Amino acid sequence: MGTQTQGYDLDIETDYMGCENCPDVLCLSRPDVIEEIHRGYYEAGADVVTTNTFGAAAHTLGEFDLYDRAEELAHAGAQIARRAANSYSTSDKPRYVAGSLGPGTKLITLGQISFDAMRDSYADAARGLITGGVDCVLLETCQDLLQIKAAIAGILQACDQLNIPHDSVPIFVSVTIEQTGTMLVGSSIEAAIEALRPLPIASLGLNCATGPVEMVNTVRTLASRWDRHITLMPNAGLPTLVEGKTIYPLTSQGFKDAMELFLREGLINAVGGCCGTTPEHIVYLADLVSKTELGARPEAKIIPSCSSLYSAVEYRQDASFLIVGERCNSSGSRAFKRLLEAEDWEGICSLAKNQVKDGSHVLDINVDVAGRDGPRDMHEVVSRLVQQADAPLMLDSTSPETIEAGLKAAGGKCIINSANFEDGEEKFDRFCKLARDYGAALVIGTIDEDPEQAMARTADRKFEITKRAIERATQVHGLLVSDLFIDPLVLPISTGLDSDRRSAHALVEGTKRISDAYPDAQLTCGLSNVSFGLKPVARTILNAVFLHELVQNGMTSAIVHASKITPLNKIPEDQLRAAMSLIYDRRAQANGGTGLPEGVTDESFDPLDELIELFKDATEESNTTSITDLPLEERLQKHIIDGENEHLQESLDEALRKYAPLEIINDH
Ligand code: THG
Repeated sequence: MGTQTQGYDLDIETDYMGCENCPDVLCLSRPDVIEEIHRGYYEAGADVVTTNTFGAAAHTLGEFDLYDRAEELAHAGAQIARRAANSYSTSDKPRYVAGSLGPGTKLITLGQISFDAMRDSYADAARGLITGGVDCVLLETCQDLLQIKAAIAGILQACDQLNIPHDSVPIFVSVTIEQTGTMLVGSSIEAAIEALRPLPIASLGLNCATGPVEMVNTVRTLASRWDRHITLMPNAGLPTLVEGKTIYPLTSQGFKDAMELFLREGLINAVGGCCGTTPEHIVYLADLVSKTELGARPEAKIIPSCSSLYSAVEYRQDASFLIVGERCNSSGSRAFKRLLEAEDWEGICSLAKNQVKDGSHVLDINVDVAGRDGPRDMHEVVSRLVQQADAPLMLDSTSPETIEAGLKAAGGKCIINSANFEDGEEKFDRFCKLARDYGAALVIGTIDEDPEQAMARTADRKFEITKRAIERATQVHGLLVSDLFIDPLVLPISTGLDSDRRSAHALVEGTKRISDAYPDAQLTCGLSNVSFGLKPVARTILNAVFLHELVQNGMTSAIVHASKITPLNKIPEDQLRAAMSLIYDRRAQANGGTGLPEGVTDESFDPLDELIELFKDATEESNTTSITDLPLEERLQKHIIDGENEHLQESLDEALRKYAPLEIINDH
């Protein structure tokens, strides 16, 4: 469209309405010119033209003081293209109109505009396009995954406002992969695919930035993982600047030749041109399409995954489990809570990045603190974290508002933690709906309304609640079972209370039953809960042994302290035995246990006492608090005086933020 309008002698004041660089206004001032351009492309053999509304969303028009004319402009743009389409349509060759919407110049991920403002802006433009008669809405030149999520939410909002079903207008999404091989904000095509898969997208493809040759690898990856339609609209080659003018090097013949491979391999379902392609390029392309038999596309392989802003992470880890770092949790880490209360957002990012360094695949984020503004804190943390840490996020809160604030700031595919039936189906449904609307996975805890025993303590109840939850989440809310993380609840076995003794055993059994019945569902748990109250060294051992038992029985992921995962073969025999006895409640049956461990005859044997006894000489200090849990000043002392250099850089970074460099030199 841009190439074409430049070919007309148009007046800035009358035709462009004083808005140079806003070709969209020509829909209002010069519908004749726009229609003639559309006709040129239909004449060239195009099946579909895109409307002249690339910049018609309010957040883009706002730059030209046309903020409130988005709907009107989009409507006019759609009508012009519809008119042209109708006059070329025949029963053999129907012609279609794609309502184009570009990204605008502000990115949510970079904090330049809010999710809500962008969603509402797209809703206005989408209403205009839909009432103006488009066949589909095309979100093109997408640069930011949050922009795509907001735009889709806006289109669905427009459908609601117009009282038409959500599927009445197919949504086509076309992302732009820069020459660097990623989207502008750094997202790989895999990250984009996983973040977008749960959303109602009819076709996902690529346009702009490069020519067809540079797109081959990305399109192959896309075709191997995306099982819906694929649309491809490259530029006429990589642009070069010659004497201040942008030149697109591919001739019509060159463009056609380069596009042939995509058709022969069957990688795409529709082709077109972006910058630098003229009606002549489309003549050649139409000729290619009519003469080439579309190859058979290899079947796409879908591997259930989540994603960070940058990359995709599979839920199932070979010979291991999905490690969810537990430390960014205000009730699970004193260090985190201290940073949150000091609003040391960069300190929080350091803590998060350390967990990734220690092997976490995903990060649990919980900012719930009584008296603080949860949604605000979640926004502050997540909007920074997504750019700094390359790990998908598990948004952990009892408040749907706090979760939603995180979802509006994370471009990747998140995991919501968690839904349950404790407060009834209505609240369970709210979490499911968030997962559905934002394309997230969902943790489901086995808790229900029963006031006597809300948290399921037996394998039977863990299983029953799981069954009810999976049925409701999939059948009522349309979530995929592979996006559900069942949490059969880890309860402490460290209290000595008879009611707690069987908790671990029940969890192992429950895990096995759930995993056998629902092999496609994921299973997760908050591992460290099992050992609350024990000495940290004892906790590390018990946690490690318990984790091993759970994984053997089908647990696929766990929320853990990643740097404290101890391999089983590093655990001394006596400690291993004590931990196993405790997990399986190996006490005398007369006392309610499952039978004494081998070689033990003392009827009063208590595995909890044995485990505590084994660690009675372990000092708290050396094994417990990680240096990162200490206040900054104490850490600096440890680094400088004791020569400890683990996490040194993190402390130095924090010190630089907290003190001016000179103060450090003078005072410390
Ligand atoms: N299921 C699900 N989500 C969860 C839990 C669960 N989220 C929170 C929690 N449980 C899992 N996370 C933690 C995090 C830390 C600890 C336990 C569970 C922990 N922290 C130490 C303590 O409190 O003694 C360390 C304290 C510190 O570093 O200051 O044990 O079950 N779905």
